[in-house]
Amino acid sequence: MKVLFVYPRFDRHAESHPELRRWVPMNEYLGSPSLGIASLAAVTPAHWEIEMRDDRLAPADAPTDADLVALSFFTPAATRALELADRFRAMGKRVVAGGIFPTMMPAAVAPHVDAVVIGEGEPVWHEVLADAERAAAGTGALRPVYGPVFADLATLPPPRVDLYIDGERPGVFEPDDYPLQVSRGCPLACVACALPKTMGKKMRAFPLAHVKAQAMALAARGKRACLTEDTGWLPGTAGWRRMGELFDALADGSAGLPAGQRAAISYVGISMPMILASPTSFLERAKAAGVDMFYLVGGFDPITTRAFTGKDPDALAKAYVAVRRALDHGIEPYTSFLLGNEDDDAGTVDRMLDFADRSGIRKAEFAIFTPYPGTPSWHRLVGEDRILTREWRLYNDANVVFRPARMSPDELLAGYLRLWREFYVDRGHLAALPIAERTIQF
Ligand code: B12
Ligand code: SF4
Repeated sequence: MKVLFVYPRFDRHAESHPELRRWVPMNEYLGSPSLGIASLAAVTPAHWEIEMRDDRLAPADAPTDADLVALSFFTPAATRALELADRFRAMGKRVVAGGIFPTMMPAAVAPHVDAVVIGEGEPVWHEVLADAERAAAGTGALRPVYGPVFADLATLPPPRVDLYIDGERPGVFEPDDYPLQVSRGCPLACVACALPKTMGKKMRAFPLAHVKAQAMALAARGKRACLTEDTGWLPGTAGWRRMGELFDALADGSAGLPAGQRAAISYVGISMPMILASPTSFLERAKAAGVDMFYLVGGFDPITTRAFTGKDPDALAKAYVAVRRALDHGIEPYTSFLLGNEDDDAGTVDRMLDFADRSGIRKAEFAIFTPYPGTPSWHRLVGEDRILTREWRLYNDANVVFRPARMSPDELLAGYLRLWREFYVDRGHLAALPIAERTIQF
């Protein structure tokens, strides 16, 4: 038996807006796929042969001898995923879908596939494969829906990230870092976040030895780890303590590795309130573990949602201090500015650019607020009849898919494009970046 895992393509910022390439001429960061496929491959029984196709590198719908096609996708990739599902079914293949979008919108996916997996894949994957075997033998069938079941993280083998690194990528930029998961679930409920619903509200941690082993395996291939934890590991919580333990475990992560190799974390996601609440010693431990960049997520927290509205000088002052603290610890704050929150108006763009200039941010990305299906903001905007399109490929943070509160959709889009252009071209931040760092994800 053979399973073909497919990672469907999605539009990055410059694919939605080619003019960005003209203004911001640098490498286009092609991040690793999510760990979803690697996690399922790790629990696939040995008698199943595995093939993986990354549709971002080459169209994935070439004919296949696989018995089962397994699609893994989040919202930006959903349009292409459903198109691929239709093509594979037209070839007579059985198709199963999983990931964030199928979890949130199973009814939209179901007509295109034989089975939808809701939530985490590992606990039901054996059942899916066994049903696929029975279906192939004519003695059974796939069920339309599997899950949701939360996995016991202590029982999971390390994800097969090797599938992503050793895949054939002729002429394609291969990232320097690959995702590493420390925990699943988040107790918070940020308006635009999918995670508490897809992975649960309780934070569950992987055993430290498991996480460290993965970082070491990446290091043996010359790669660093970037953590999948977004911003849920708040100071003082169990997740935060686990993060500190991981930093310490990696502070001398060279044991047993070839000379010059070191297990290290390249960046972690963090928010401004988290930086402010972290003691100095914690930031030092992060730096010692190799963290030289924070992916500073904005737009979800009480500081960045208020700092650029022009109405909250206190929030703005805190934002300056947060960036300063990162810089003081030698950690580059790669700042993600989210435009289109409810209180943002036409002046927000100038306020963001001014802040970026004065605070010393040299590396930034700009995103348009996007109400991802199933998140609290999605439910609110659907209720207020403010969703403008359900064309899922436009849900990639580079398009306006809802009616903003204090701007027109055109003003919001123009503001987003102006942020990229003025930050990188007119203000010369690109020139200020060392060559090796000129890989902005856009
Ligand atoms: C690595 C990462 C990326 C990578 C890879 C993309 C991807 N597909 O995830 C890159 C860097 C490319 C990326 C980009 C973006 N990302 Co991103 N990213 C992540 C991150 C940090 C980790 C993903 C991961 O590895 N998770 C761990 C794995 C194990 O989880 P999983 O993929 O959900 O898989 C499990 C289940 O879903 C299921 N499953 C998955 N696939 C399948 C398939 C089958 C067949 C089955 C049975 C089960 C199954 O089983 C798996 C194991 O239990 C997540 C946050 C997170 N913690 O998940 C955000 C996240 C996925 N990203 C998100 C977003 C919004 C984006 C962007 C659009 C915007 C942005 N600013 O980040 C951009 C794209 C921008 C652009 N236009 O270029 C959102 C998704 C929102 C949504 N509802 O879809 C997330 C959830 C962040 C958040 N908190 O909102 N991202
Ligand atoms: S954005 Fe971060 S803190 Fe907020 S709900 Fe999502 S994972 Fe939790």
